[in-house]
Amino acid sequence: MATRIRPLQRRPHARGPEPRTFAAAALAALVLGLLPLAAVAAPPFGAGSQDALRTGGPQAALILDLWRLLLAVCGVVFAAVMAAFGVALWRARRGTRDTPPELQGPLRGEPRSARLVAAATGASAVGLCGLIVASVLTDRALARLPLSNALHVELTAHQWWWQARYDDADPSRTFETANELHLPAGRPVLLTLHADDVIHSFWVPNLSGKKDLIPGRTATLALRADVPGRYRGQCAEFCGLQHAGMALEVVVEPDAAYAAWAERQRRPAEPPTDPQAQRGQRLFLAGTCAMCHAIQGTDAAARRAPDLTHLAGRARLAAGTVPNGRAQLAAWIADPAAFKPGTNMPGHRYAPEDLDALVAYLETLR
Ligand code: HEC
Ligand SMILES: [Cu+2]
Repeated sequence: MATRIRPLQRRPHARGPEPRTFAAAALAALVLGLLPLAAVAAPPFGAGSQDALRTGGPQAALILDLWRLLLAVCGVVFAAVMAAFGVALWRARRGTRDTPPELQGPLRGEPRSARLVAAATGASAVGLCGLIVASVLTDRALARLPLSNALHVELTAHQWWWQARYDDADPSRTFETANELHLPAGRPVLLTLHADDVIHSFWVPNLSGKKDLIPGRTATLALRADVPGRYRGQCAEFCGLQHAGMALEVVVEPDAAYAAWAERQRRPAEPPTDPQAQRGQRLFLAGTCAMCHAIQGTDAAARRAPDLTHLAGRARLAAGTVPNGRAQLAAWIADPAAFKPGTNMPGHRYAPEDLDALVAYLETLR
């Protein structure tokens, strides 16, 4: 005789959260919800600042407004989803060890839930459309920056440094520099962007959005920097081994300071007067250095590497990777790859007194 199958015993399901599940979910929601605060705890404004939340001009401010709107809308959506999740957990039926498995699905449809899901879908679609409109409007506002009296700079990206040519209506007043961009506060700047080898991307978060530099193409980017200070730009498109070591220092200064800097850049390097520096100059011109670098006012006119005419005036060497100074210059010349593995500058073996002379010469290039 077959054993009688014991009928499933139906027990009322207890209501209320399974405490551990609920605690874990609440913790996850809290951590996710607090993540944006990490962005608010940004480093102090000042030297080396690279921070899209501390804007130094109108273009970055427009982008920050859009970012805030996105954060607010997404924050509300996130909170709503987490709240719905919490309610669902709270109201879920709870089983005990001997609650039989539920073998049947819900017996009837749940019209209330269906209506809720439809309403939430509709609200999401409306919210997304709103964000699209906001981003199109921001884009148009970015394009409306007045450009009368704009400073024109041609920026060329190389693996892994930046070449900047300051244009002027009078060709004798154009000049070139590298890795450090000086901009007059309050005056619009039109950047023409080129790439020499691979795709790079220009990004100075405090001042503007990103723009790719693509070999064989010319792109432009307009910005205005209103707040004087030092900002850090960073190549924002992976471009090889030293991508992270491709920073761009941007110095925004009042008009007079900028004009004085530009005037200095236009002048060729002054011939060294100190005998040691003179010997250093001879070493520079006779050695391999002059095959890659230019120093205006000397025979060195190669364009494969940063222009060194006013090297000593720059705060950092090698696209932001090394502070500029005597010891660092010597170490860089001897073994650049120790600072930037993969760099396109070869190391040079000099006798100590020759290296000293070379560095003494480079230090005169103010
Ligand atoms: C084969 C070409 C080549 C030769 C030869 C060469 N360099 Fe360079 N140099 C470069 C390149 C490329 C860079 C940029 C490296 C980087 O930042 O990744 C550079 C960077 C530098 C910098 C830093 C410039 C800046 O704006 O921060 C200095 C200083 C420098 N070189 C000095 C020298 C001296 C001095 C010599 C001769 C002893 C020399 N270089 C020889 C290619 C060369
Ligand atoms: Cu890069």
